[in-house]
Amino acid sequence: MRAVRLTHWGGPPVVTEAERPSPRGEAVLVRVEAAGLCGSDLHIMDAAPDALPYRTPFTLGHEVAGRVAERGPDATGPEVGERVVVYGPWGCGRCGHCVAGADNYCDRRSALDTARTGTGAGLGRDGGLADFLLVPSGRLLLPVGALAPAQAAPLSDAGLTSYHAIAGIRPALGDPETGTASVAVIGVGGLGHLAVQILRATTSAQVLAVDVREEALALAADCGAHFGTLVRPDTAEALRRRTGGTGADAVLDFVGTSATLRLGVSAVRPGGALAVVGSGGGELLVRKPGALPPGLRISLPFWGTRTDLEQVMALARAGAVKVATERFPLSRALDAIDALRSGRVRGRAVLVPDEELLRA
Ligand code: FEH
Ligand code: ZN
Ligand code: ZN
Repeated sequence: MRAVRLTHWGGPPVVTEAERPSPRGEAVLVRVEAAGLCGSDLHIMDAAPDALPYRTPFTLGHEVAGRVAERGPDATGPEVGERVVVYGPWGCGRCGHCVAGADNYCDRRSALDTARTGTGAGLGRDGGLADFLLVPSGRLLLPVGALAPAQAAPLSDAGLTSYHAIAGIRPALGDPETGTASVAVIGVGGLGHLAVQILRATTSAQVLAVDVREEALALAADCGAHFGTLVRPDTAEALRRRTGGTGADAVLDFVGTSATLRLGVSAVRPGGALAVVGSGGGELLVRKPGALPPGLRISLPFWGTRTDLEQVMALARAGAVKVATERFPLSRALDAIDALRSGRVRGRAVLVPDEELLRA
């Protein structure tokens, strides 16, 4: 089978031949029909040797949809032929969080990291930028129903992460019956454009989009944002003006650099919420007394729970969330990576192994 593999740290990934895995025990083999490309894949590719607890070589890709191709003898869950999406965080399966369907917050993550056994598809374990993906258990597969694979795959990471981040800031939005809250979305890329739609579908909040690209603001408007602004020296003031001077009740930072964190805390109101979603490596000084708004609740959400994934899939099936995608054949994976790296992707880049499906 073909696979996009990171063969050594810092080197470019290669599209190469790999052995098609056979599922044993509880494992399930999925024929990949779509695999999204994520900014985190770039961070993984660019990581310095030993910066991540993963052993090369491994196949990239943690945002995967496809069909069950083969099941191990002890496998449970979806049957052969069923269309599925892969719940990407693979925890220990036994701790309190994993048992509750929150593998994204597995209590044994550091032990898994130390064992360098990987914590998910494409995260030290062979991932789904390939023709097939071996999933350790059927509990990590969710039926997708009528959703097309290129829609379902991005929901398993970009959609799930956005949905989970919004769940964390929802308390700051107050009672939808008594007033209009405001949420600023910083970064309208693969995750941000879905966050705009999820906010419009599940809250009464005014959605304020911020990006450095005009085309991203156009996408935000297409997704239902009420207001959009490029990043300028007075962006925080522009956001405050849009909120009647109070500041946004919540800020979702999908970039996560020091500059966007500074913008976020300048634009959020006292008692508001800031979710740092993007892995831009930015720093924020948290100190009292200090410059942060009193009562600010900061969250560092990571991916999401199985229930969150079921919810965001339901929104998509209901037509409330639609992923803007740019599809590439698996053979052009490196072109897709270049497009993502250079900010040329509108929405989410999705790799499609089967050329027939590409034309669907
Ligand atoms: C995945 C793996 C590692 C770090 C971050 C991520 C996110 O893309 C998950 O949404
Ligand atoms: Zn990701
Ligand atoms: Zn666990």
